[in-house]
Amino acid sequence: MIVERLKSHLSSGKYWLVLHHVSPDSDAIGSSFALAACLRAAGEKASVVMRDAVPSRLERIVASKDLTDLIIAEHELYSLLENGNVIVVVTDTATENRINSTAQVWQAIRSAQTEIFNIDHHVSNTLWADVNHVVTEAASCCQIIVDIIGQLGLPKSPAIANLLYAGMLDDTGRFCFSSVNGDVLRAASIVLDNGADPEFVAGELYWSVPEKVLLLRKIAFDHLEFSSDSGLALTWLADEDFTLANAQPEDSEGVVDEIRSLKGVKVAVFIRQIEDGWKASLRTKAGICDVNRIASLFGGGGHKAAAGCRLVGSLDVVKSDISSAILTALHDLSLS
Ligand SMILES: [Mn+2]
Repeated sequence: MIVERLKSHLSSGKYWLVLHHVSPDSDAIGSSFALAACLRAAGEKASVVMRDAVPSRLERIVASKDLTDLIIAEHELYSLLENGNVIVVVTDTATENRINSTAQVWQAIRSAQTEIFNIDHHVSNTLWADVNHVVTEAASCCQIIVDIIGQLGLPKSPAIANLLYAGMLDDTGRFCFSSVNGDVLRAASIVLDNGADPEFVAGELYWSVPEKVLLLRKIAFDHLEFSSDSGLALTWLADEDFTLANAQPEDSEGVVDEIRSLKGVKVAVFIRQIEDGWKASLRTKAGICDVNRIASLFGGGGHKAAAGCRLVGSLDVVKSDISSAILTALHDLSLS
């Protein structure tokens, strides 16, 4: 159904605008840039709407001119929208308020009477668009994009293949999560056949850690609270820790996975300070519990094994709120 809908707009002279979620990760960047790049390679007019900068670990994966040329400036966007004739595709974005546009731009898109596509894999997706293609069995949005561009017969370059490989690799924890199955590796094999360079991508994503990132992890390890009885591991980073490490919020990505790797951990939580409170990232291992359900108690969401939510209050209150929700969930599991 999605493929037919997308196909109906090809060669129509319309302009494709591709968006993703705020604080974009490899899957958001990979899926949106790959789709736009394939469309352009097929002779379509297509751009990626960026708000946040490309995360530094992805910079070299998005470095080729073909890809950076896809980024559209806001003033160009408005003139396009005024003319109508725009198709909007949003990738990897569960809810409308997570889209990476300013409220003003999104308002302009909404009133442009264009067809809006939502291509995602989050179980928490609210089906907020005109055409919703939400494949919760897919381990990454990039995996869905591989399928779509294959069905549309769009041309792929090694640079596009690297983007898709990066999203698949990161969203599956380097092909380690329970979400990995034959479909995941079949999609990966397609992009490898298209020229993805696994050593280059891994080198960029995992073997180029800046010193400030390790310094943040050191602080996070200092803050670690772990109970082997409950299996709950919690750590946090406040604004002053980021200042101390001379680091940005995105530099703390991966902290929660480090914490989870500890033997005996059932649920790992990483809390970091944000503008108006705190953001908690939750992880579990080997299907021990459903952290999406825990995050949803606080208005957040994500996946069964990886989810997040925002919290307000002092650090102590936030720590105790999230800890008790997790301990209750773990306790309920031990009874069932
Ligand atoms: Mn994703």
